[in-house]
Amino acid sequence: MSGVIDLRSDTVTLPPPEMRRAMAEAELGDDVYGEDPTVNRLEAMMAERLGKEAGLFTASGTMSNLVALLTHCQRRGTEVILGEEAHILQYEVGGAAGLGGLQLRPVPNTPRGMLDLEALERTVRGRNIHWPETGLICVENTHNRCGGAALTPADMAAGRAVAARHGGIPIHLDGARIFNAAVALGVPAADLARDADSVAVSLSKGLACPVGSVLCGSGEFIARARKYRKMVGGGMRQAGVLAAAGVYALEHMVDRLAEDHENARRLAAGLAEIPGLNVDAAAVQTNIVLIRVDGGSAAAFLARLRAVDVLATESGPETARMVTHYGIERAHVDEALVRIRRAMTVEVA
Ligand code: TLP
Repeated sequence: MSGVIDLRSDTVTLPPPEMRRAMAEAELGDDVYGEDPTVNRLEAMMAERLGKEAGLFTASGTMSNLVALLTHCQRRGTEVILGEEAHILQYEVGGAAGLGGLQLRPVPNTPRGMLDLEALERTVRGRNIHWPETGLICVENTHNRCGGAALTPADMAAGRAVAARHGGIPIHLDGARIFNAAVALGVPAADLARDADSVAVSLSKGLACPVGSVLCGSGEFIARARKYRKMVGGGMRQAGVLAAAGVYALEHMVDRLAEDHENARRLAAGLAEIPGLNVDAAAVQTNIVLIRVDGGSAAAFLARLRAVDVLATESGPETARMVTHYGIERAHVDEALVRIRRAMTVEVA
């Protein structure tokens, strides 16, 4: 086998031919007027899958999260509690602060991706003239920087219990990869979304759509979110051409995520055998594999991999990340392992 094996992210997935056909043939209208039937269909389908009243199609996961935060936290200076490894904190360009005037307050994540509940309990603000108000708690499922760990319905219920003890603080779920969690745990996605007030789901990751995300919540919440989406320039017109990919993905691309998980486990088991790499293969639940590089830098490891046409990303100074996805078959995993083993045995001049 020759050619580049791209394990940087499930965002690199290309749409299957039938998905492209569905896009080309989509029925369209002007979505800012609420008249695109395909967008309306996708929003309704996603809301139904997540057990929510309504959905809102957005351009990206980052846009869905930003719009959710703006909608939940109306007053500038409001505090949002989230995990220190949260995508919203680490990889969204500070949008909550830069565009929303919101203060992000991190608490430790557990290794399994949940918020440390004792820290959460201590961090929620009470009433004091000096303090900001806690306006929102955010969780992430699956958890990207915690190696694709899947939060369970019990984790979500425990988070909800803390929020409820403090006057019913709303919960936003960054569920970019919620279907990976649902498939891995064998539960309906709605069970994972029940204890969240809003959920952002990505279409452009393992579901292989070229663009898009859907934010779901109550009808009232989504009506207000629609206005914020417009504010941040996310009012797309004949967006059904994109939403059609999402409709196709919900119908055809969810169950196959199990293959990605199987490939990730195979990859992790192989990597764990390679001297110099530390991989907790037993911890791999979904499609993300974290690799701690013995006494070295992730950047140097990635450079070695590039030399043998295997691509990965950093998830910290000493941690590399590989992601399995549509387009990566078992044979690619086996070939990647052969190449990585070779790369690790070559002396660097
Ligand atoms: N994550 C990307 C990069 O931004 C790191 C990736 O390659 O994994 N929430 C989570 C949990 C995510 O992993 C991502 C994308 C997003 C939100 C943002 O989605 P997009 O890229 O559509 O803005």
